[in-house]
Amino acid sequence: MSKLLSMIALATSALATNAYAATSKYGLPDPESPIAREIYSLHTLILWICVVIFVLVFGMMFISIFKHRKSVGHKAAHFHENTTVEVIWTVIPFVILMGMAYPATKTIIDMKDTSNPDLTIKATGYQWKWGYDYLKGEGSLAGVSDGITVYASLATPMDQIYENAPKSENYLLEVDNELVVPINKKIRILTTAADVIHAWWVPAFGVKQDAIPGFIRDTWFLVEKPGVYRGQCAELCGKEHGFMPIVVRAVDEAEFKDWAAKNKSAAAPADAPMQVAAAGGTSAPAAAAGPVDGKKTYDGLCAACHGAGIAGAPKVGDKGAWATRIAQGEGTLVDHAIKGIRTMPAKGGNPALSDAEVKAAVDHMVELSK
Ligand code: HEC
Ligand SMILES: [Cu+2]
Repeated sequence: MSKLLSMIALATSALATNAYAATSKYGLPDPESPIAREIYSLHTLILWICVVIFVLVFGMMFISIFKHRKSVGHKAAHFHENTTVEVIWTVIPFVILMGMAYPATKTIIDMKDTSNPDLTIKATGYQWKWGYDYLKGEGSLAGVSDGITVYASLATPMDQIYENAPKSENYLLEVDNELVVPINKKIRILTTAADVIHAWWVPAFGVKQDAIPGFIRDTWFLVEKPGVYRGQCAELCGKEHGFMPIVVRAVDEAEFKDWAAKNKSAAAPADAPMQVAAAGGTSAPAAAAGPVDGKKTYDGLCAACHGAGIAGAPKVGDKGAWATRIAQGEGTLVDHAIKGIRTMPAKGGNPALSDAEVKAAVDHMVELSK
């Protein structure tokens, strides 16, 4: 028996250490941060403890049933309240549970230890995009990226979603502005939300944290390899829940500084359209994304219907179809595009667009259609 046990122990330890060395479609995603690795090892360890218990318990059961079957004339023993047996079946599970609780607690404490970060970023969930603020103060990488704000919206074109175009490699996992972070730095992410509960989830980092309106939660990661890591909102947050991916680009520190320098200077001119949009009473986050680009909004959203004239949408470029529309006046057109009219969905179906962005898209469409 002891020989059997040591054999099992040997086999499991060999498997446990090699488990994440190779990408397997049956395992968790490859861990790319120290925490993710710790979670992976914990998962593997607990799995093998369970396998060993399973094999021992069921093995014992089947052997007993087989050896003590009626046809070989076995007579059942009659005893109860056997103190030795009761002590054994209390002590063994207790020891096993302690053995599992210790590494599990250690991992949880490490996951929650967001102290002494090199860089702190606030991730805000919006219906349906992510906003990232590189915070000032302690843990801000010596101010390199102070005050930078990035909004990350889905970059997959509507044509692919409506199956009018072949799907790209990172279908629904691509954004216009990636979250850029330096490698080998402890990045603290503060999560919150502006409307409903979202969750910031990047499997390769072992990070999944709810983003709750009115609350701040925190989590952290450290990436060792430069690269692009993808995740998604992991809390059902409305009809475009599946359309708010998370893309993190990890770069070396020099490249991060370049990126930060560029984005800091780019932040200034973008203030102007933000003021205009805010005066129109729209949501600031959508407007703050940068100068209002009507063509971009049109290509990314409106073209899905208006490009081909789908389902009664006036086709852009078709002067006949647009003449009567344009005759209503710009104000009315914009108003209809914002509020929706008959089968035309409000803001083309994306309420996160600011009024200014919709107006710019309408202007672009009218320009092409008069
Ligand atoms: C899901 C398909 C769809 C999308 C996406 C869409 N539209 Fe439309 N749009 C329509 C349809 C259908 C109509 C015609 C509605 C009617 O008059 O019955 C329309 C009409 C309009 C009109 C004319 C309104 C009027 O008063 O005659 C404007 C302007 C317009 N859309 C702007 C936009 C803009 C800007 C976007 C992108 C932000 C957009 N649409 C996205 C389907 C769409
Ligand atoms: Cu969400």
